[in-house]
Amino acid sequence: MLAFGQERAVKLSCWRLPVKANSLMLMNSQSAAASSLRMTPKQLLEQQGYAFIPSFCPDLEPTTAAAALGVPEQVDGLRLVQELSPTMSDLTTPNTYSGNFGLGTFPLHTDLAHWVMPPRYLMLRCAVGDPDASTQMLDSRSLVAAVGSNVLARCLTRPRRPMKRSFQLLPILQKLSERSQRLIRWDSIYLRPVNEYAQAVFRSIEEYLSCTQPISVILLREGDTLLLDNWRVLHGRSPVRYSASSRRINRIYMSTIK
Ligand SMILES: O=C(O)CCC(=O)C(=O)O
Ligand SMILES: [Fe+2]
Repeated sequence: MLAFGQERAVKLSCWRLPVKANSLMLMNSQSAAASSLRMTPKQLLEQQGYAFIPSFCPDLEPTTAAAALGVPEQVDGLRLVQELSPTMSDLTTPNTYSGNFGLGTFPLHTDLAHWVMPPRYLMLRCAVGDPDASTQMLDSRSLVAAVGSNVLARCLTRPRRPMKRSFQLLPILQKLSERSQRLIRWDSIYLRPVNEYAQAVFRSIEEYLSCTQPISVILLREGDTLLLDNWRVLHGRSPVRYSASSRRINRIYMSTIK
């Protein structure tokens, strides 16, 4: 971890785009080359739910990079830095995405959707890229507009397996008390509908997702970093074409983005 005060030195020494005053600025990934618009990762997350930072300080360890961008969060039972690599389903455990989908498409989901309070942000950071594998993203705001916020808030789910020996009821769209904040949870395997109403809403969600084009980002170069608002944006992964793919992505959950 960086000592307090060192973070700014890291930002200034390795940030490739112009840095204004004290803040971390980057191009809006959607309009990168054409626009002179520069926004901080936090502003981009507020605007579009994600921020893509190409080749962000590739020499930094994942935890140091995460600490320069926000506050990494140690989540119960998981390593702080998780290494994601394409794995065939029969070579891993069934409680992971690779265990369920192997080298195939990872359907759109939010991470740890079956937890009462899923982590707020996640950072995906490329260690070894694969040009044929992309990360998909979909802003849930379009889903909420299409299906309806009340419909999603009334749709109750439960984890596929009991958590701490009990099944908690978890709404797809959860209103949180502070400042009209809300979170969306979605996972087609770890969440189960609790009744017929919820089954019908699951079908509507799946239908919407199947006919909506997600945004696609390839984490290709070392240090390519994607920050996602896990309470707002669904993500997934394209199929991995080659079983010999050496793709390595580091994932860190974060509680705050600067
Ligand atoms: O590999 C990626 O790009 C995303 C992987 C993912 O969503 C996951 O492992 O939960
Ligand atoms: Fe994920």
